[in-house]
Amino acid sequence: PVDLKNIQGDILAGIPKKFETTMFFQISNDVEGFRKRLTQIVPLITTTTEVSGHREAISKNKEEAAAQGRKPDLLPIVGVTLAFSQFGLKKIGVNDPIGDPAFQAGQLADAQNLGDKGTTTNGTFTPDWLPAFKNQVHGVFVIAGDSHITIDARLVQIRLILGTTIHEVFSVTGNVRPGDQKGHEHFGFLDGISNPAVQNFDTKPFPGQETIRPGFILLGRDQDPNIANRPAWAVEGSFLVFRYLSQLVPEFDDFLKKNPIVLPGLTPEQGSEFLGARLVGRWKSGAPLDLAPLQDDPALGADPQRNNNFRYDFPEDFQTQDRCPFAAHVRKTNPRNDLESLGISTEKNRIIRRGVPFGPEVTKDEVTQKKTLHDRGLLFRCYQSVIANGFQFIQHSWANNTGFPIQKPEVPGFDPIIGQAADPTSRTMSGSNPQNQTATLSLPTEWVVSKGGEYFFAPSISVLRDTFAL
Ligand code: N7H
Repeated sequence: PVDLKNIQGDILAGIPKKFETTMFFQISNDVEGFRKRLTQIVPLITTTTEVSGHREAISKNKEEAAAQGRKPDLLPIVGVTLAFSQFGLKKIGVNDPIGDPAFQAGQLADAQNLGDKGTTTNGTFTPDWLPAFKNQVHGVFVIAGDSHITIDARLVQIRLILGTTIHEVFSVTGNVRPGDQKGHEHFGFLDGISNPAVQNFDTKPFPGQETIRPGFILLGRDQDPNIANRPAWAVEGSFLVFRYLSQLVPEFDDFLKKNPIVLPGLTPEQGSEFLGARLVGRWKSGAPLDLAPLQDDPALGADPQRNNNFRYDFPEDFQTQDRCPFAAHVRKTNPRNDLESLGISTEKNRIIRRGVPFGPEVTKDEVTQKKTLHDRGLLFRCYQSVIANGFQFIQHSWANNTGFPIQKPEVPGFDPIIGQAADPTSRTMSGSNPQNQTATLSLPTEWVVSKGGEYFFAPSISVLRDTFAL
């Protein structure tokens, strides 16, 4: 069993949001003061039970509104998540190892291994990251909600409580994109469709949504691979991986425009749209290529009963690239039956994703110049119980690994969306054209650029209250 009142709400339930501010901080030398004030912060941290209650209220309100022929009310919510880096835990005197080497070393030490770009001087690698992430960040608040006003008010409250016991090193606000792009990331694809269901919590998974045991997300729970090495304060917490990922949208669009898939009956525009879908593994609507291999099916994309119900094992797609390239982003990052049918379980590699786009919409100038002039992208956040099996493995051993998932008959190449190579201009993939699968496509640039991040631990509410706070 898991205690839903004890687990932070962002992990299993996900706080509904239109806007989200992520604030990174360092703890001052008044550690005792920080720990005392933490007592007043704890009641502001959102629990899983609270989020579930809010979601129920939303659906009930929607049903009632529909029955009465009116618009549903806006039910305001503001949710707070708090997590600490290894440096933060040390700072507050929590020194016993949590049993996760990647977390304990920090993401800066992992940057080169992840494929982030940077320079090496005297044998030391320094990534091209935002300055904030090249220094020690101790902790992070994620404040999610329905408007800037509610979020800012909560942030002011947190700042007032903590006062000079912290100082902010960086903060960034993400927002759901406007109009019909709601829920879509900046390249234009519907996101947030596929997350695993967690046993004992998501009791009604959607068709095709796999249920994983809680210990793959929560430390110290059923099937946590390192359960024997967890200190008591780690139980029912989860590792929060944060990545600041810039996206070069005009450059990506220009590439699609210049390289349409040429097939009888397709206009150049349709060929470009098809190439985009082949790179991601879904159409912009969210419809998966495995179910809609030749043309978009927006009704399928929008239907949670169908849009995740596929395994890459259609007779004509099983270990081929007919319907979906091996390297397509969603196939690389969740290969489903490509591995499971070989008896290799991917349960331990599943993560729960909670990202939000940041930055403005693409401007006319950027379209004309085919060049990014304003920083935009994804504030990527995901949860898992072992970073080396979750985020790190997916990025390093799947997305960046040209031989994954299947090496025959063609080498897949890089994940065209997030795969990183030592030379960013050298990436290729196969299978982009279903009629000519052995042909390799050159990917002239990396359109997703890492500007940094950190590995955090989101403790349970009772541990925040009884162990970390004074
Ligand atoms: Fe990805 N994109 O727009 O192309 N991602 N992702 N991701 N991603 C997914 O299925 C995207 C990133 C995963 O279960 C969709 O929910 C972009 C990182 C996983 O079938 C789209 C960026 C990592 C899945 C995108 C980015 C992952 C997934 C389809 C960076 C991990 C679920 C929507 C800017 C290392 C796969 C959906 C499954 C889905 C995009 C980052 C992993 C559209 C733009 C860094 C596991």
